Amino acid sequence: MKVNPQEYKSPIVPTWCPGCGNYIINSMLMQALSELNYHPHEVVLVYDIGCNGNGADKIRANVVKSLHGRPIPVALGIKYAREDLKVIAIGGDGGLFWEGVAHLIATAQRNEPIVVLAWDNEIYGLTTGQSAPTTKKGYKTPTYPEGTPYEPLNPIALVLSTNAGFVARTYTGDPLHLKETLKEAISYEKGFAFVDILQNCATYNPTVSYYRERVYRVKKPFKTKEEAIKASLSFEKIAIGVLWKE
Ligand SMILES: Cc1ncc(C[n+]2csc(CCOP(=O)(O)OP(=O)(O)O)c2C)c(N)n1
Ligand code: SF4
Repeated sequence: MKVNPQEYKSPIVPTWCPGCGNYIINSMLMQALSELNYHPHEVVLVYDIGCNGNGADKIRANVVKSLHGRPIPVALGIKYAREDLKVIAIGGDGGLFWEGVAHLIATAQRNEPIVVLAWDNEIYGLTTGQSAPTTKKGYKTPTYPEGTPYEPLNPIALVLSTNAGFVARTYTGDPLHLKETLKEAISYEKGFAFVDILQNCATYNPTVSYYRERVYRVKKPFKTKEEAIKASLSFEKIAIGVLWKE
């Protein structure tokens, strides 16, 4: 029998800002899991600290709110103990790409069998808008009032340079694309599945129209790593979809 998405519904009302992309990610995650016929008791979601981490009680499943930068090692420990469960680590761009970046690289390099979802709003959201690793050069924040001085980290190129089996990008401006991309990542059974979700931060970094003007859909994964890395490097035309699948 089909799993009803209502099984994932939490009684806790979200307190994200109006227009925050987290509403879309949270809702699409519930739909993706139910459409893949996972019941909540078969899923473990391990969150970072941050606005993303405040999603931990907005979904009814097995959840852990870990430490800042540490959802990946916690998720991996759970996966080693319970191979039968679908284990998903969730973090912001600050937590995953700065504080916890060593865990991301080491786990991806070993192609460990967990899913990692980056809720990438290109800003430190919860702590009120400081520059993060993916903040665009020149963007003014409380940490760099004159403009962020360096080029942003490219998470897709970073993970593509490891042995990760599955690498994808999507964005909160296209909820159906987001849901289908999550479904592909969660269904991947051959190792590490990474999704960079370009997420609107309505308060500190609104990006919906920026991405709407630039994204294009990749219909199937690139055949070679070289092609995938080359496509990932362009920020004028931004490829979304499954970019690499081993
Ligand atoms: C080790 C540690 N360093 C710093 C903090 C403070 N802190 C809490 S949330 C946060 C920002 C999180 O930003 P990001 O990971 O991008 O997530 P977002 O809030 O944007 O979802 C920081 C720096 C902390 N809780 N623990
Ligand atoms: S600060 Fe940004 S990421 Fe955090 S809840 Fe508000 S809109 Fe969302």
